[in-house]
Amino acid sequence: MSKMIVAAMSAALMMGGSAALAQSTPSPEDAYLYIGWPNDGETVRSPFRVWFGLRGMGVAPKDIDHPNTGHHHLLVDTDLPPNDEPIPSDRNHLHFGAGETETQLELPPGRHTLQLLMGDYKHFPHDKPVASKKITVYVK
Ligand SMILES: [Cu+2]
Repeated sequence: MSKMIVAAMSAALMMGGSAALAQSTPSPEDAYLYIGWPNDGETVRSPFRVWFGLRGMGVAPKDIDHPNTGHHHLLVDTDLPPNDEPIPSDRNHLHFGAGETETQLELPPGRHTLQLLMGDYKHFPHDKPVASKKITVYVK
């Protein structure tokens, strides 16, 4: 009996601890993120435009802490980053901190993957993360 209570308490402490550490912003349950264009499997000529589609949640510039908002991140040729640290900022992780909802992308010829990920005002993924399907494009 007392063993069970101790286990429950330490589990609660661990959960509380990790939540405080991650400082994650909750995402709306019905948030839906998608790449409006290009389509999955599309062949494009570089540079090309990428449209960011978002439903059930709003776009706000970085540093603006407003409920149910975030800004877009475009992941190029990479997987989703860890959820408990800021989204990296490099050529594979593009931030749209001004609240942009589309971009012009220049990529070398060949096969590339694109995926959108929302980040909160501090560039952390939400809890739970709002990410699009990863698509493949072929650049001529
Ligand atoms: Cu960001």
